[in-house]
Amino acid sequence: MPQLLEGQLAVILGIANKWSIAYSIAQAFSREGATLLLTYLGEHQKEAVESLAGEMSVAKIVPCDVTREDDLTALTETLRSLGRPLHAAVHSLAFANREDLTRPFVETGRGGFLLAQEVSAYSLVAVARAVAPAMTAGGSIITLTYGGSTRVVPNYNVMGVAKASLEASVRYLASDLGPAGIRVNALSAGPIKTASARAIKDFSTVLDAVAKRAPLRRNTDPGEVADAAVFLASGLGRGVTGNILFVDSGMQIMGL
Ligand code: NAD
Ligand code: IMJ
Repeated sequence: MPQLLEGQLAVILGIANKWSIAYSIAQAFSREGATLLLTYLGEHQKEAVESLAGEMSVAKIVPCDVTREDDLTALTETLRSLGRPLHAAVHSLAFANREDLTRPFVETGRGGFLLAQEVSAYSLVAVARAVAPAMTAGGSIITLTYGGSTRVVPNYNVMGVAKASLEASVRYLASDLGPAGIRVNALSAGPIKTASARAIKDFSTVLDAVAKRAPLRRNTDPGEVADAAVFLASGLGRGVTGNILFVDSGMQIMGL
C-alpha cells in the first residue's frame, strides 16, 4: 500500500500518555510516512511524550500550554525554523473542572464555564492562527469533539457547551482559511477509555450502553479515529472542510 502522508509534516497537540487519542493519531500518521512535531503540557508530561515518540518519526517535541499566548508564538517560531511547509495540525485536547462534570449543569460557575471554553474551544482558534502561516502548501486542521455538543449526555455538562462552541469554530475557521487551501474539520469520536474519560463516574456504563445499542454493536477503537484523521489529512480528504465526521460505531444516528 502507498503511504498516504508521505513527505508530510504534521503537528500533534494532546498526547499525555499511551491511551491518548492523539497518540493513536501520531502512530497512524507516522505509519503513513508523516514526520511529526509533538507538543506536551507541562514538564510532568515531557518524559512520557519523549518515550512514546521513540518508535515514530518525530522531528521535535516542544511544550505548549494552549492558554499561554507565548507558547503559541513559540510554536509558530519553531515551525518557521523547521523551514518546510506544514501539512497538518491535530488539536486533541480539552479541559474542564472536575466538579463541573459531576454537579448539575445549572450550578456551573462563571469561572468554570470560561475555563472550559478557553481550553477546549478557543484554543482551536489560537492554534489555527499559530499554524496557518506554516501551511504554505495548503493544509488540514483536525480537532476532536464528542456528541455531547448537540445532545444532553449525563455529566458532560460544561464540556458539551464547549464542544458546541468548538464545532461552530470549525465552521468559521473553515470559511476563513479555505481560500488559503487550509481545511478545518472535527472528528466526533464515540466514548473511549482514555485518562480524560477514566476519571468519569459510571464511564463503564456509558461504554456498555454504546456496545449494546450502536449500529456496529461495539465501542470505538482509537485506531478507527486515527485512520479517519489520516483520511482528513491526506489528499483523499481534499474536498472536505467545515465538517463533523462521526467515528462512533454509528451511535449518533440512534433515537432511542
Ligand atoms: P487525554 O487526557 O489523553 O487528552 C487530553 C489532552 O488535553 C491531554 O494531553 C492534556 O495534556 C491536554 N490538555 C489539557 N489542557 C491543556 C492545555 N491547557 N494546553 C495543552 N494541552 C492541554 O484524553 P483524550 O480522550 O485523548 O482527549 C483528546 C480529545 O478527544 C479531547 O478533545 C476530548 O474531548 C476528545 N474526545 C474524547 C473522547 C473519549 O471518550 N475519550 C470522545 C470524543 C472526543
Ligand atoms: C466526560 C465527562 C462526562 C461524560 C463523558 C465524558 N462522556 C465521555 C467523556 C460520556 C465520552 C469524555 N470526553 C468526550 C471528554 O471530552 C472529556 C473531557 C474532560 C475530562 C476531564 C476529566 C478530568 C478533569 N477534567 C476533565 N476535563 C475534560 O479534571
